[in-house]
Amino acid sequence: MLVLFAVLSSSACVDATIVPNPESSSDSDSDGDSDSDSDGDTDSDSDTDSDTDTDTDSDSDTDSDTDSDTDGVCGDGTQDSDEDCDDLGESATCDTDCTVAECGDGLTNATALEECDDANTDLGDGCENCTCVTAQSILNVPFTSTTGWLATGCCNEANYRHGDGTTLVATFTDTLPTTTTLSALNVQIGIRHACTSGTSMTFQLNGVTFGTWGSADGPHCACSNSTVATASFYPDESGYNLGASNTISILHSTSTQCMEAITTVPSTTAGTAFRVTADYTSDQCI
Ligand SMILES: [Ca+2]
Ligand SMILES: [Ca+2]
Ligand SMILES: [Ca+2]
Ligand SMILES: [Ca+2]
Repeated sequence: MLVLFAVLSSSACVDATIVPNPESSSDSDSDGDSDSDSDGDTDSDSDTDSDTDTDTDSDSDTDSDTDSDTDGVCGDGTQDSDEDCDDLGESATCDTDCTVAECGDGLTNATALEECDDANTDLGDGCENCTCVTAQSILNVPFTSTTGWLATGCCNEANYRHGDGTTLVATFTDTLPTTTTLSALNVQIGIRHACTSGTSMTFQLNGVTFGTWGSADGPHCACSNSTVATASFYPDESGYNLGASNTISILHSTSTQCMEAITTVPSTTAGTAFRVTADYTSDQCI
């Protein structure tokens, strides 16, 4: 191959004669192939592979990955046609799956200050607006057995009375998933009056005592008393049966004449015996 170079000097401008490349009359470069680019292969693009696209891999699409479809790779830093964004991983505006970072999309993006993302807008489930909160399950539990207790009588409350027995039982079924992580249990009991010095009630959850309430704790002992005290206790949550049956029992310390009156939990439906509140944590916030 003969190439005649133009030679430039400070003193002269010499005409050069261009000799066509003998390999092909259509190849104007010097790489020896038959096309017009300079990459040395036989196709017409500018890269060094044998396909006709302009990237350097061997497939036939125009993206930079090695598969043959036109989708891009999420996480390569380039927003491909099927991606909302691609910031080389999580950013404040882009998720690791190359979708826009949004609260409610089910993907927790800590960089976007999401503590959790449970893919819903529900409140009270432990994850609200992508922030971890304590969730609460509240059960208002009616009496299911008044054996041993007088449901009417003094003050028309559920009363213990001498000769009627010693135990009031309420059973209820919890509805939380068995996998729930409880952080606390609270049992509230409305008590209108407690009488007889030295007597007391003992409260049990599934047979385990979690508190007592004595005459010294209660409001004034009189049927005319309108005050309802709320006895509030925190049983050990490890003894609680998630998604299953639980029993609250009230036992009286004595079988003397006077009554201890159990009434509704304040602000709840009449007839409710206990309010059981279970605090729990969203799985995403453990
Ligand atoms: Ca990409
Ligand atoms: Ca997203
Ligand atoms: Ca999200
Ligand atoms: Ca929620």
